[in-house]
Amino acid sequence: MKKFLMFLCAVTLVFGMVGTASAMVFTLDSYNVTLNESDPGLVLYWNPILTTPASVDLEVGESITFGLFELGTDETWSNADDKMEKNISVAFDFSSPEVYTTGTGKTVGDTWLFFSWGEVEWNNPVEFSFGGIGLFTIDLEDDGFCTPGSTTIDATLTYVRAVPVPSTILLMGSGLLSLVGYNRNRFSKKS
Ligand SMILES: [Ca+2]
Ligand SMILES: [Ca+2]
Repeated sequence: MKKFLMFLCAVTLVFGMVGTASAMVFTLDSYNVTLNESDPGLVLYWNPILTTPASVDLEVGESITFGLFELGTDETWSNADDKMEKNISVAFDFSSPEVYTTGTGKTVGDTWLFFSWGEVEWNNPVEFSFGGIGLFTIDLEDDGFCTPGSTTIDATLTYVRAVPVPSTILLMGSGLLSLVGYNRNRFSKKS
């Protein structure tokens, strides 16, 4: 019975360590938005909201949503030229994990009766691969804003898949070895 308890403790320890290893710090060093700054097209501006560097600690499967930047226009009406789609992109430079990826989308102006506005639509999700099989994503918020006016673009970072840590593999290995040892002892006592 004592041995069985020890075995349970060993299993708990091993799985506990695996759980701890799945948590990770994400550090965004900087980001930069490229958008339509001149006519023709809806002329836009942006201002950072998230100050960098910014760090967050996440487990696999966890997400965090935060205001990333302000997007707006000083144009007072969406004319014919503003109804032409323009490219927008956000370049993300992470130092943890070390990865650089650009998210892309479209901006456009539109009108209905006496209303005029601008819209942004992203090609989500932006995928960040690291360490072979590691993966996290950033979903940028599709949004609209008045002309003139601005809005906050939210970003949701999701930790999708972890990279196995060598020490974790080692611990799992030693855990399996102790299981083998436990079984051996048990059988040797029986015989
Ligand atoms: Ca324009
Ligand atoms: Ca205009």
